[in-house]
Amino acid sequence: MTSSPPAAFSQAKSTAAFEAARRRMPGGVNSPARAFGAVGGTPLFIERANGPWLFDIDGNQLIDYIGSWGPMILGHAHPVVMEAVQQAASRGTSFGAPTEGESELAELIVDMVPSIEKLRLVNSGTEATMSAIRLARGATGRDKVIKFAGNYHGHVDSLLVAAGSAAATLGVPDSPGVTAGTSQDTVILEHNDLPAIQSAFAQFDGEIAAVILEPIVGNMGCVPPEPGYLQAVRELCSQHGSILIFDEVMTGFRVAAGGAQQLYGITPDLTTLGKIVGGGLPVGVYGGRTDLMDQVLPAGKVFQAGTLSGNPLATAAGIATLKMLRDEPPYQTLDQLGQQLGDGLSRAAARAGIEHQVQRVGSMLTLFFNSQPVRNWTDADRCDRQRFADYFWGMIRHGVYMPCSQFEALFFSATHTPELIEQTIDVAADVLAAL
Ligand code: KE4
Repeated sequence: MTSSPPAAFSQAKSTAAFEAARRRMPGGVNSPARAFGAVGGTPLFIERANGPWLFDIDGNQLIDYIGSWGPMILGHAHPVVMEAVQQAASRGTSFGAPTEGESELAELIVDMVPSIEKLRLVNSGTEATMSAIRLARGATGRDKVIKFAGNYHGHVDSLLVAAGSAAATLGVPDSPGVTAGTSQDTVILEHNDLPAIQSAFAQFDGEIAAVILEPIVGNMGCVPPEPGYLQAVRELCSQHGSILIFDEVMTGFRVAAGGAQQLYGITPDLTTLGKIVGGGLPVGVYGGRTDLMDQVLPAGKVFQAGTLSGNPLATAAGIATLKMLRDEPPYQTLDQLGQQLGDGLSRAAARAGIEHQVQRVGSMLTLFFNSQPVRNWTDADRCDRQRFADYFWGMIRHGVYMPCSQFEALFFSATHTPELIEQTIDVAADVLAAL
């Protein structure tokens, strides 16, 4: 069955809105991922969303596979979340003083992610990773941090680094404004490469404060860990007295109630969270062992602060979301839908004679335009970016909103149905056949 011909797909209003936005905001957006830079054209300006649906200002209705880049696992405008936020707002929006909602959210997180004994709420994933790195350096008295190419941890200066010369594994600035002094303590390695991390620990023995990684990478597209890799990294950190930080901003509460660390049975020393934990409002979290977290001001000496940290509206949305995920976990259904989608996209690409890989964990998935499996950034960098862009625009014109970059994972929600997944597959079959 092929997809129905698209209703007239118009972008007249989004085009005008984008022009206006670019007059006042760099690139017309407040985060570059939204600017469609990787696929070209004009981004859609969204008017509202509900369940699996996005509605843009031109009246286009689209099946949403971004989910706000991860947070909307229960679907947009979930009535329980909306009610919780409206109730909180009726009592005021921010007090700059402690509230019981912060403790309620903290208890839920500790209950769902056992490696987290204590935590600090912040306002974004970036703040969470920045703070976790500072804590690891403060706790160990060491300077160097190991990160991996293709892993993204937010716009933290010390983590906005690219691989330096092949010999040195020390990072070099990957953005103007990041100084050599900042990036010189960042060691950047190939992901899923155990010998590389073993030699880095040998080369910088006693100097590594922390290793930070996405346990399932979403930021080069979906790249699961090689068998045994996470356990080996865990053992290396333990042997060398380095802090293992799992950046679960994307995977936390996404791939399991307890995130990737539950799925793979690994206990990190610190975990960072974001996205789902705020139910679509700004919440980031860093947390882990009590002996580490008690070194954070005012319990300890590692400084970190935030005016809106633990904001009552954001904690209300997070509490409502996590309670639903804890009490009625959607993960089995999400995995079945993911299998249906992944198989269908692969069949459609194969029928169209297109070299591809589908890589998935639960409800995060990527269709790579690549003849080989993607294990690391070197592999990912070989993807056919133009073919992805053509696929993206074909899908969006047929009412399916995929992530606007080959190097992002798609996400879907508990409100997506087998019928919507089938509709998506039908559209993909037509679009891929026409490439
Ligand atoms: P935020 O500062 O954007 O809340 O979180 C940064 C971050 C940290 N760690 C991981 C694993 C992440 O995926 C992110 C942010 N993810 C991107 C999309 N892959 C957010 C989209 C955007 O930047 O607009």
